[in-house]
Amino acid sequence: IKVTAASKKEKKANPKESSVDQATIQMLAKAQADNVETIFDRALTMKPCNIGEQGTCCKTCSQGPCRLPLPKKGIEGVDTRKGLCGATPETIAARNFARMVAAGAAAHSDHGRGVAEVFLAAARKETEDYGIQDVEKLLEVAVDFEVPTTVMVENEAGEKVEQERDIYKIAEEVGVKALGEWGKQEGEIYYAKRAPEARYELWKELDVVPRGIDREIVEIMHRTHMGVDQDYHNIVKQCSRAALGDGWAGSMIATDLQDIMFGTPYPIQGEINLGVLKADEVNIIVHGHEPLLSEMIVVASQDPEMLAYAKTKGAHGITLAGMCCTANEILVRHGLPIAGNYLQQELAIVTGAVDAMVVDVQCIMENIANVADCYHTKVITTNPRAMMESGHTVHIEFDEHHALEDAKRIVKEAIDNFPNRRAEPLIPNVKEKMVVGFSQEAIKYHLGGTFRGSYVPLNDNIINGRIRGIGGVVGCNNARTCHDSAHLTIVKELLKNDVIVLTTGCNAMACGKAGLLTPESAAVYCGPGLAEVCETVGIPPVLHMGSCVDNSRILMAATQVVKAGGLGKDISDLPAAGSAPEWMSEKAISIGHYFVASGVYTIFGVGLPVTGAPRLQKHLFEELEDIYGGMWDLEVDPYEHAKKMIAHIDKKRAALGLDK
Ligand code: XCC
Repeated sequence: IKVTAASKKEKKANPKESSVDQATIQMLAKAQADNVETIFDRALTMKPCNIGEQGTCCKTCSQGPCRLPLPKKGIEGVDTRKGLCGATPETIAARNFARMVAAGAAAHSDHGRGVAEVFLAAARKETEDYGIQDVEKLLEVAVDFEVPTTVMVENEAGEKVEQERDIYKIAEEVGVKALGEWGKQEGEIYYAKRAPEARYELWKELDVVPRGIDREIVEIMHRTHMGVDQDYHNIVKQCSRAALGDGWAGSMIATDLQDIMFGTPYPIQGEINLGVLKADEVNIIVHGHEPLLSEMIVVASQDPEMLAYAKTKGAHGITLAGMCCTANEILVRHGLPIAGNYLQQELAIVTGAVDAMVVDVQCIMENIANVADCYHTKVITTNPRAMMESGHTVHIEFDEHHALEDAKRIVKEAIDNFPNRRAEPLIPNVKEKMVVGFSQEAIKYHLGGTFRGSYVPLNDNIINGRIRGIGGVVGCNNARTCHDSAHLTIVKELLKNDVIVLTTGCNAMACGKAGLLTPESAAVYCGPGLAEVCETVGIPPVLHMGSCVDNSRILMAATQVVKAGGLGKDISDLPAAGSAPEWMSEKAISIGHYFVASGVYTIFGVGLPVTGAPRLQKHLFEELEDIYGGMWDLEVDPYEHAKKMIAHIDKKRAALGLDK
């Protein structure tokens, strides 16, 4: 094994203190034994910047950076801190926060744009590799985009009769309108009206209905340029427009069109953790976010020709596993295994068993190229937006017009690399089974009892108190906290208190690894009410709804609960709370803000870069509740974090007159 030279000053992480996940602990120890540096070590060696953490470092012009940390003694009297131009800590922190929303919304939405483009190509039959799988969903989405699904024609008797339209024609019109949502300059995004009526009316009254996805993001960038928007209330308002454009358009369109092309998820079994890799097979990890490519790699890796080719290289088969949200995408639709969540990406390579790590966009650590250099793994970049500098990575550009061909090239590259393994792989014998794939359609079906296709029985169980409320726990891992620990503590506390959990992203994977995504876990972790519901229906107490763009499914599930009746008129009336215990990406801030603007109490762990601007923090944490019915909060201690969520749920139950 070729090693990286570790300098004396570098600190080494203690594996047992770095993660609660056994596979991670084992592989971190192996990395250190192999003298391979990982993010866990770097997090110890390099401390974060105190001013950046508070959100009060301004670098929007070249007269700075102006740094405005909170004074050690706290603020006595009037806060006189200001930058060279006079910007207050509030303006600075609000601008930084807004730019995080813009970047996060851009990432999700650019993913959505790519999906819409491929969808349109599929509708126009410009590509043979993609088609329409879920016609029912297409017809539902067509209604939202005001695309007619039937047409009046004259029959032989000369009477006008209604006839169904060709689904590819419908799909083409849906595709054109969906793609139009990015460049729209005026009016409203189509999906705004999907929200409960009261919420839509509130958005209109507040003038925050997004006009077009790109426009709202660009406007954040303009307003946060030097010398433009200097009122943090007004900056936060623009955050709402852009974030809602992410949640209710960019992300939601991505989810819907992916479902139409690749199938809407329904419960399916899967496996998770590094133990899914196989020593005697070609191991390919697809890592990133967009299912456009990974769907094709799924097909290519099962191709008899490819399997035969793998045999010629001495491999017994091909194992395709996912990492990060790409993993969630192929898991919920095909039951394919997940190798791990965000903080496990370097460690997967450390097993020495990964023949190719195929990456697209988002959450891909630059250091995987360095780690790959220490073993034999080929890192293959596929997206022109996301290249790597290292001379050791291969770029195979993915084009939807010859998608399967590209995917086969990638799989072949991995097979060719199988004989190059430098040492016997060491794969931790750690993996868990799970049941995943709870789209809002699947929840309706499974919790619908005798009312299949309805949310009424779920609402009844919330009203009668068997289920105390709903917790949406989502988001990343963060190397500044013990891997997976806060995720699991918070989820378990919620379950103990009869709060059903909806999950996506890296939280979903943490839950999967800990065995919380099985129906059997209900008896172990849940309070009596929730356990009874889960056991009767046969579902896990934590419902895996997909990837991060699929947080849009949580918005729709909340909307369905409102529409089913008995729990108020708006999302903000629901006994529900959102959480991202170990967030790290800008996308998490955009997600957090669209939940807040949709009426959800949303609490983050780790830290929020607004603490250096007390008036902004008050605005986000308190004043927004009066405006949107939802607000931000921050709590690092996982027990307190869960307690705050439950307190909010109880407050909403009391307001609804439940538990009297
Ligand atoms: Fe990335 Fe989506 Fe965060 Fe995980 S949860 S670290 S964003 S993979 Ni989305």
